[in-house]
Amino acid sequence: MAAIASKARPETALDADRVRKDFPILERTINGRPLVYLDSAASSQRPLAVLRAIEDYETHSHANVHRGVHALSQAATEAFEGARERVRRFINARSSREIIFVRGTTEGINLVAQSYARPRLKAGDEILITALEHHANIVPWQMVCEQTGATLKVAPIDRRGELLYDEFLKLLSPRTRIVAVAHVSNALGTVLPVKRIIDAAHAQGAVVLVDGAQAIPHSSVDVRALGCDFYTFSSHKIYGPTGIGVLYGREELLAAMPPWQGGGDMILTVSFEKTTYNELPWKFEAGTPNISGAVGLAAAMDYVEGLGVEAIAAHEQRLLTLATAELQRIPGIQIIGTAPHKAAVLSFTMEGVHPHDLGTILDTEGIAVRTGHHCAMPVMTFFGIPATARASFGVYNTERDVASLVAGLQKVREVFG
Ligand code: C6P
Repeated sequence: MAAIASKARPETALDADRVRKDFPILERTINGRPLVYLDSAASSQRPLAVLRAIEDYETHSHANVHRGVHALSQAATEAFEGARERVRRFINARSSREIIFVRGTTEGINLVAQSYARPRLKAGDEILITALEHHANIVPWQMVCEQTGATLKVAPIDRRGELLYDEFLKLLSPRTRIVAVAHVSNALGTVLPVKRIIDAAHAQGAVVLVDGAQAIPHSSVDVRALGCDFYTFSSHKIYGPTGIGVLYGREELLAAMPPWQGGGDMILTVSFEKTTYNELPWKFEAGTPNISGAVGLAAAMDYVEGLGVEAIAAHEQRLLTLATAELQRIPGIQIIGTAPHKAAVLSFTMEGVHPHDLGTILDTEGIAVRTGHHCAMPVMTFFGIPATARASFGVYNTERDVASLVAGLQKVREVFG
């Protein structure tokens, strides 16, 4: 993935057959067939290392964090704050004060929209997004526009699903206060040139939020090398548990932002007259956090780094190239999203077959793909289609999975004549 900063790492090929043994769920049969899981972009499966880390924490170390002098509370606090440090290292943030635990990408974007944008924006200001965003990176900005009078601008894409960068530049101006872009499109797989976007936005004085939900499992993300102001992602797409994610924000921006939600843990002192807020990062973490989720996410990051981020990316690129070539040979298949730089996502339609029917037939063969608008309705509108079927790849997928998908699609073709 060209646009993504890469950490130097010796390239060792990923042995997907060995990796599969780490994922017990892959031994399941579905409808009497071995499971072929091609829906990691929606949610990836968790390896034993993650399941065991969560079980170990819950079995031996659980208590509430930051609250008790007793041994278990201290153990839980250490595990939770240790996870934060793990995340900091994974994305190369300067300080763990810049790592806010949230429920996921959606909450990360809403936090920035409500706590950074809403207090600052006014009529005449602009927020610039792209035409390939997930709803999570559209709706929070529409809400801020309604609240502040600011205007939402949308940079167009072309028929390959690539951002029209020159059009993006034309829309960028001193009125642009926030640029919010996906690092990788979930519906098309396009990898966006985020470094160039960030540099251009900064030159106009805008701050940049990167939605990294689909980039973090496939690439080495270095927030300092990128120079982004905010970067957010979900744990459940990088082999970690659901219900937890990360918002990275540059410390000086986070420090100047008001809290997002009020409650326990985000305060220093409370009286009925006045409340003073906690320091970063806890100022943004009201209430008891998802402690075991953070532990699981940290274990997932250990797991991914153990396999090697570059090796993962190379493996998935091989599968993507193979699957793209194979699907192109099947009559009536049209691939939606043909940008030269793509991550492990393959969206397609089959002439005369609704994607939901296609997905249902594949399911009878034990093959899990996602069908629908993928929470990116404007992308579907742009391509003039209601939905696509989407196969997405992870560390555990193999050439055999691609062959199963091809065989399944041939069966769909036969059923529909
Ligand atoms: N995309 C998919 O099947 P949450 O739900 O908060 O973990 O992530 C939201 C989100 C934001 N941005 C992008 C680019 C995403 O892909 C997603 C989640 C899933 O494509 C579920 S809709």
